[in-house]
Amino acid sequence: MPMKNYILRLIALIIVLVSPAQAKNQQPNILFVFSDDHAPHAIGAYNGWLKSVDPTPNIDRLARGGMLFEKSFCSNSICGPSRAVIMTGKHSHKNGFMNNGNSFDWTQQIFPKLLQKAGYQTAIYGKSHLKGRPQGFDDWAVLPGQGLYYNPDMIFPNGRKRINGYCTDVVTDLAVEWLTKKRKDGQPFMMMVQHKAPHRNWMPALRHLHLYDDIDIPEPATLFDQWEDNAPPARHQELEIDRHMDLNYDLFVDLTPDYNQPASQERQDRSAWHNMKRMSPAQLKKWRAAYAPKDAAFHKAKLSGKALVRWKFQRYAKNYLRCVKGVDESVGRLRATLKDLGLADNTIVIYSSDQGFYIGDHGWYDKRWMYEESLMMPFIVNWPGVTKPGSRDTHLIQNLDYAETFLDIAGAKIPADMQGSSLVPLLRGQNPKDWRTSIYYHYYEYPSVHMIPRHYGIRTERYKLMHFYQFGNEWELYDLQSDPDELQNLYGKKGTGKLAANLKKQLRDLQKHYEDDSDISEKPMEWRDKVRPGTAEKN
Ligand code: SGN
Ligand code: CA
Repeated sequence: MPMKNYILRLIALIIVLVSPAQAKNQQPNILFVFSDDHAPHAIGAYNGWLKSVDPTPNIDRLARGGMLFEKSFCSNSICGPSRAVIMTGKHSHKNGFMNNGNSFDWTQQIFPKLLQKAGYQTAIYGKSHLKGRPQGFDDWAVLPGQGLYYNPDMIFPNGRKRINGYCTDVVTDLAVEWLTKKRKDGQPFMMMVQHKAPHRNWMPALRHLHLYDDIDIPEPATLFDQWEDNAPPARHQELEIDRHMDLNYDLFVDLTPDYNQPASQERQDRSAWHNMKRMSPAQLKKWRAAYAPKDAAFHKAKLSGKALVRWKFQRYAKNYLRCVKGVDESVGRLRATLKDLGLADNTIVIYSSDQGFYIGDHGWYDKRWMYEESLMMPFIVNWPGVTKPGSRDTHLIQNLDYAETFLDIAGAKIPADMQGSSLVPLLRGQNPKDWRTSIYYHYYEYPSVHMIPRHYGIRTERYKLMHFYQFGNEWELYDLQSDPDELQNLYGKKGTGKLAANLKKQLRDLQKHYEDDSDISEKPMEWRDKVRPGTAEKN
């Protein structure tokens, strides 16, 4: 063969080998299943105190087949902000979405747009909480705001529509329909399936209303924490099961005549009816039939004090875990669909949630704090042929790393202004020498529902230092090794000065590194509420 022909053939071969079609075949699909407020300790595979309840057989199976991240954290423990960090790979102060009240700037650089450029077909279904029309997705349907558990409205590219059914199932149906009918063969995909559950007000599917009826959910060790050693914010919060969880609004206890009341026209209706009125008569009938005998027993018992807290905890934890069950079934159904479609071997399945949650831990519900239960996020990755089955990674990771990871998986370039690191080396079982030794956190939503003041902090492998800066100069310091429940605040205690100074220096370095120049001047503010009666104000 003449030399010229040989070279031409060689060039043609190279073109075929590196053509987009060829490259695309090597790009795995990504199925990102993401729920709202699902704490890692409500996942069996995380081995927390709820493990004996066996809350998540499908998610546990996912973990057994892949890698579970034991030290996975958010950077701002609240819904919209956590999602904005995931979209952008940037801390809240950089992506502009610091509070749920903000609006997300969809025109900015986000990973789904970059994946589209890298050849991916993209879709998102469920709770976005970022407001506005999603950008970077070839197809989408999102819940308006928080969305509703029963017969929710959803916003589609061509308008808003009510869909009958239970929210977790409705969202899963849309995802399955996309995988089956709208996905293009021969093109890699990235789909985000984002459940509302198990967010407040915890409304299970009808088929789960009797789940856990015959057991007592174990109580957390800190259910009756009095926050004696904490700085003042822990005593001024508004997220206690005891004082702030409402029997009717949160727990659906029939407190007739309130039970059937129509929604108030003037303000948000704070009764259970606010959420129940969305049900069809048939759904409502089943719902009432399930709760009526339980409510009758409750009224008869006339509980008070600790016994009442214990009862509320049971009702709350059961409803929360029933909602979790719906999400777990969704994971099972999505994986079965992948298998049926022959996609299981080339699809990475990830399970995560926007932050952790208090399930009675420290006597609380909700999130927001930098304490472990709400700082942690579940993160489980099943990458066929790459993640070692049943492996558990212990590097410090954050939601800040997801965008970079997705881009790396796709073989796309990670923009220099993203602030996290790709987790791909960890997924391959490597131990990068220069991996971060601490994480940075900053929460901003105050004053707001639940009244958790702004704070920022650092968590290393062993220690956590937090600064509440709106009420003077309040710090907390914990040794997570000797005090995993964070009950002994070491800040200001004898012999801890050097440790605190060292952590403060590291914290300032992180703020410089991430360029957090938010206003953190200490402004003395007045507390809205009195401290809990009977709790001494120490500081
Ligand atoms: C609602 C909830 C709060 C919750 C916030 C933020 N109240 O306001 O309990 O903390 O959302 O949650 S509710 O009565 O409307 O349910 S987040 O997950 O969206 O950040
Ligand atoms: Ca949330």
